[in-house]
Amino acid sequence: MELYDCQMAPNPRRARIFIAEKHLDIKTNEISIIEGENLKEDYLKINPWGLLPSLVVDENTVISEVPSIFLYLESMHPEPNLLGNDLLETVNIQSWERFSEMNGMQAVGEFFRNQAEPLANRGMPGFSGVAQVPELVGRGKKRAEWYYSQLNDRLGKSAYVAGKRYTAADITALCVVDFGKAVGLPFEAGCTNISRWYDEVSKRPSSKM
Ligand SMILES: N[C@@H](CCC(=O)N[C@@H](CS)C(=O)NCC(=O)O)C(=O)O
Repeated sequence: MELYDCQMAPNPRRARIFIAEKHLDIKTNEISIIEGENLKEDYLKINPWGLLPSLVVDENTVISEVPSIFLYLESMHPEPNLLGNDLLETVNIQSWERFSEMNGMQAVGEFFRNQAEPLANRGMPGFSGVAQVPELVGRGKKRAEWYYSQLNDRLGKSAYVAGKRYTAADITALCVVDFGKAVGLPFEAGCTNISRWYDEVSKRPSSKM
């Protein structure tokens, strides 16, 4: 099994943290998105969408969406459990995990990739020849602010994103929050519930990944 990874990118980090929480040792291959290695033929043979991460399971199977990588690894290595112990917990974790990807990761991504110089002419992940759209910078910022407000409300009622314990939903939210900080779109100081949760989950050894 091999993970195709990109150290500076937030979606591969979701997979790396999950792998670290499971105490797995998986060979990784670094692909530079900034250098455009993900758009070159060698990598497109592995993942024709040009996206990272990809988990190569065997010669016939490449898993290329993070939630599917989570599911595969959890099924192969059930402990520690990160995706739920019963149906209701599982669907709750899945909902919150997807919420952070669709509303947080995509919002910060929209803000970042439509203004970052190294991504000029790469306005969509996995493509070249797609123009940046400056209007999406402001829209991404508004979307991210809404996401942070929702996350802050949630963490005012719940110790962790999906309930009383650390799960995959915390992994994706942490990757969004750190991505936002890195690209100049951090949560506001008034989001004290996010701050309390962030300080705690950031102390986990896996968060260094
Ligand atoms: N929904 C995908 C998202 C993958 C994605 O967008 N990855 C970004 C890195 S964070 C990427 O590959 N970008 C390639 C590019 O910018 O060209 C997943 O869950 O894996």
